[in-house]
Amino acid sequence: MFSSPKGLLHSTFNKRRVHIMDIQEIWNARPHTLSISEWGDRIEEHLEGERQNEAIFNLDPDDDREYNAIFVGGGAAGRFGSAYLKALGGRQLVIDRWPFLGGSCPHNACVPHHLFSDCAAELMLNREFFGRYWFSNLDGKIVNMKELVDLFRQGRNGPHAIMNFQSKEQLDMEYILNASARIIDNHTVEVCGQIFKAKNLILSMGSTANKLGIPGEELKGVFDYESFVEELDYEPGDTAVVVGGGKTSVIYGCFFNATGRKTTLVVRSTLLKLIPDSETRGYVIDRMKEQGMEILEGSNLIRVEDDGNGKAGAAIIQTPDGERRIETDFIFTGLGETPNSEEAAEILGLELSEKKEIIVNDKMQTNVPNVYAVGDMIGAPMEMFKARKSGCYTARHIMGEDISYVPRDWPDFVHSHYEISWFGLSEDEAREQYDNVVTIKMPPENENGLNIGLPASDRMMMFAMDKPALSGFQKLVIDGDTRKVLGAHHVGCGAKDAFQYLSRMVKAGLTVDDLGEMDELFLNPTHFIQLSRLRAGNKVLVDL
Ligand code: FAD
Ligand code: NAP
Ligand code: KPC
Repeated sequence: MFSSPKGLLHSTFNKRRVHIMDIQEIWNARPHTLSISEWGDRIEEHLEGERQNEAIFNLDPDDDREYNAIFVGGGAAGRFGSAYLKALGGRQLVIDRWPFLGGSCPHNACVPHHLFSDCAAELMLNREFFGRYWFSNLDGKIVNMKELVDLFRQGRNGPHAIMNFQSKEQLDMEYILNASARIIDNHTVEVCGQIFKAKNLILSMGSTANKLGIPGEELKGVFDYESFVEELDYEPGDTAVVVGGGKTSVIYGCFFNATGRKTTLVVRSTLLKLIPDSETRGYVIDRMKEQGMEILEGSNLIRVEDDGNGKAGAAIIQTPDGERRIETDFIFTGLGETPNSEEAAEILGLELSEKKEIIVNDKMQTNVPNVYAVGDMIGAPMEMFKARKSGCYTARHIMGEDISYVPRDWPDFVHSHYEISWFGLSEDEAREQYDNVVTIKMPPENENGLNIGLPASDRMMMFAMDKPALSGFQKLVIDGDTRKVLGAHHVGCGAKDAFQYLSRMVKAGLTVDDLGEMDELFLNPTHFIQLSRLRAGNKVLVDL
């Protein structure tokens, strides 16, 4: 079922001293299929074992057409673009310097983040109920963090193996892995001394974590999301300092806090300003504080002190109240990302923004003919859906479709100890734009504040029954005149799946009456359907 006409050859190339090799030798290689588990072993050998200097060639010996496109970078954007172009009947080649396709998401970004966010939620539950029910007593205990990083490093091989197997055997893609591509011109790249030409070049080389540029940042013990999973080789002490107030810093900060470490978030402006609804944001931040997190807004890490052995010993922070010194061997930064665009821009003469984003039109075309850019290289939103979709739209354009893609009004999410999802207008934004704004909210306004066992749903039931104030928050924002849903906001667990679909429905004009007509799978995380049905009978909508 998975047999393929493709040749797969692991050619030995020293990546520092590149050998020139007759490409025909590669093309004439015997067809070879690796199972998913064989891929797993191979990738491990390429990453850390004896095959570190070998490139992986998977080129089609039977296809002599000119490539429609070469994708430089095989992350989400390059892989999805390649698959789509192939599906449309074109010929593609994707090149990645890692020995697997899929890019940063499975290797050091989204996938580890989801492991650590899962752990944060589990640990919060445990810490809230320790010594009761079946929960062990974690009071005062610090959970081993390195063990979880090691767990991820072992486990990530599975997704890597699937991406290579799927891309070759099921999607019929051509690729070269474990080898850097050097861009020569708008039709040409060089890989391992070989020249590859295509009608179009797609730049899908991703982005790199920003640095602070402060003294001591280079010390051992100062991490970003990448070095955290690649380099953590000791068990950090009882204190963590996290710099940044966006997604990465909050996700990781909540995890460090949940492991039992005293965690301070150093935020130069305002924490989590990306959550649009102020009440929702307030609920999230209140819970973070209750879990013991210290939040220093308007503050900057200005120096990391050496402990005398080349390792971080203390963080020096400028706060609005003066300088603070926190002794710690563990500092983490989440400061946003910069596209890997500079070298390509210099070679090709690409137009860049101030933040080094490659400037593209709605067809992902750059200012250089036949050169496209996709994914993180074109800036915000640096999210998987945009990476994948921009890759696919580019393929469609190259294959002759008249397309236009400008990401706007997407549903969004972040994890604290909770999962937080939102879409559309906040309540305040809606009130600025509409005269008759109605909200449906859980828990409802009441004299005890949040201390009511609703919302209740999967993964929140222990909170709902025993510590009601912790069971989440949800809000639907409606235009009372047209009855249309304007925005939706959720804190809890399990709702982000629904927000993926909700966004398209809201764009299509979803009303409170439509929601009331849906068939809920009760108990469900948002309760939006049941609550809307309670209100749908009203000719004149009012808050609930
Ligand atoms: P990448 O996946 O980074 O791919 C770029 C590829 O190019 C890499 O594989 C690299 O090896 C290769 N490359 C670069 N230069 C060369 C060269 N010269 N030759 C050959 N290969 C080259 N988004 C979500 O939607 N959900 C999440 O939960 C989420 N979590 C995240 C957590 C963190 C901590 C971070 C930092 C980001 C997260 N993101 C998340 C964002 C998401 O990871 C990115 O938007 C997405 O991975 C970008 O895909 P890409 O293909 O543009 O880049
Ligand atoms: P981000 O959301 O842009 O947040 C960056 C944070 O760092 C902001 O709080 C910013 O402050 C701060 N900052 C930037 N430079 C700083 C400096 N020099 N000193 C102090 N603070 C500084 O970026 P991110 O959290 O690093 O995430 C990177 C990208 O990955 C984002 O595009 C994000 O969408 C994506 N991502 C997605 C997920 C997900 O779950 N979907 C998870 C993680 C990351 P200001 O607000 O003051 O600018
Ligand atoms: C396991 C998983 O889906 C995360 S890795 C996704 C990489 S890619 O499919 O290329 O976007």
